[in-house]
Amino acid sequence: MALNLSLSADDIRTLFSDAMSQMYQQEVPQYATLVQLVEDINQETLRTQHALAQQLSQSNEQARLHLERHGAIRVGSAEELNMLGRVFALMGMYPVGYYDLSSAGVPVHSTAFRPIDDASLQKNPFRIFTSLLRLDLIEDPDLRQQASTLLDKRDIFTAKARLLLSQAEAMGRLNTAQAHQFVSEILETFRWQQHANVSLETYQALNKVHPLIADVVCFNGPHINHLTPRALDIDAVQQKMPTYGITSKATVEGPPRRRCPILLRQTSFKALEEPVLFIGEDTKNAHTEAGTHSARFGEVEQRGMALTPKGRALYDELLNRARHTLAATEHNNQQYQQQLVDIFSEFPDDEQSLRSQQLGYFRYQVTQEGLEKTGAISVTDSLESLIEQGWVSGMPIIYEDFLPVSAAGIFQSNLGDSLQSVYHKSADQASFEQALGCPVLDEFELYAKQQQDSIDEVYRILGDNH
Ligand code: OOG
Ligand code: NI
Repeated sequence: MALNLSLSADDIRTLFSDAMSQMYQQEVPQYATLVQLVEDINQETLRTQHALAQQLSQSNEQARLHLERHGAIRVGSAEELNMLGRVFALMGMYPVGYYDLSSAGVPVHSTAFRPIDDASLQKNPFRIFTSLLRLDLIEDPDLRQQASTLLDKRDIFTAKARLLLSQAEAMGRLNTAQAHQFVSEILETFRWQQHANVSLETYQALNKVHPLIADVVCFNGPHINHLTPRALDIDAVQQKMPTYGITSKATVEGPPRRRCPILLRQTSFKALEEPVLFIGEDTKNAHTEAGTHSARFGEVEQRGMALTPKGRALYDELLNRARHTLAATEHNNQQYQQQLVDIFSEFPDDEQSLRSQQLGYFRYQVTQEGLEKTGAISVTDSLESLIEQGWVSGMPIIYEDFLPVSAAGIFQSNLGDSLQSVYHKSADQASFEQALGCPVLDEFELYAKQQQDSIDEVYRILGDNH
């Protein structure tokens, strides 16, 4: 009978993220080592930071600590992106935000597919950072044509995945057996391909234009290129990577370590060089030529408060200042982090200031004391005065999205120092959305609404009619 129950989108997302995690740890043993390192540091952090441990166990977060937080893929055509949008919708993941990476010399633009409502985020916030190659940025017309022909020839989805997707869309649901089958078919899209769809020579020509172009067009599938667990102390993870035999990228991306964490901090290990078989020149499509390809890595993230547009503008300004003062290199992570701390001393680091200066988003709720006094509280009081009197409290809303400068830093740490060109064509959100088949959601609107909904609920509980 269980077979006829339909699974919720949240359940399907968790099946998917678990299956991806298993597959990736098997395919990339170094990623399994990273997961172990993060787990060790998390346990140590929980042992030493009692307040954090208590807060996590109260919100039932400890049980979900092991869930992967995000992954990333890169696709080549509008049709591929559009199909992914439909696949992820079945898993309760919707496109949020537009990231232009061309200004950082990476010929892609991206969005993050992620859950958007509170309950779904609570269950499993798994996201996929999804990039679309911008063929318009390939200058050489012959190579551009070649890339486009390769993309036209491939289908990155299995026939069964397409069938189950159409059925699910028609019926509005998948039963348990279908959901498992759907996830396992979709896994095929994300699996590593040992066989390239080109000769070594073609691969090298495309790789020379940009390694990401070769990565996207020279294989018959968009292999997942990393997964990312959640660290409770990312600086400790960064520091310990060498002890676990892992080569980390130069520096932790994002804001510095703070008392009130903001946005997103990330670090990763460098992409591995892996064996690949290419089509031999005269062998009629037989894969006889050995070579290597570098794409897959592992990442770690630690998230803090979502910032308002005003808070974000301040973050961008301070980050730019830091990057222009002392650029991060292989050897100066600590120095760079110290500089970040100094420059970010201009960014308030207590909840009261972050709230009153409207730099961050908060979720408000009536406190126990407030609940006991509902009759006595004047609902015309401002939120701030209700908070001052201890009747309402605010908790930071966690940032669920990505940061373009950090993302570019992650991309670049995997491209070697081969090239750092900047494209002079600008962002092109309209054509990204056209490929996707719908507009991307605005992250700020989502956070503002979460905050406003919680305020409305506070006043409703306190007996106001507006
Ligand atoms: C994506 C890099 C960006 C992040 O966490 O910012 C990213 C990629 O390499 O495809 O995953
Ligand atoms: Ni990532």
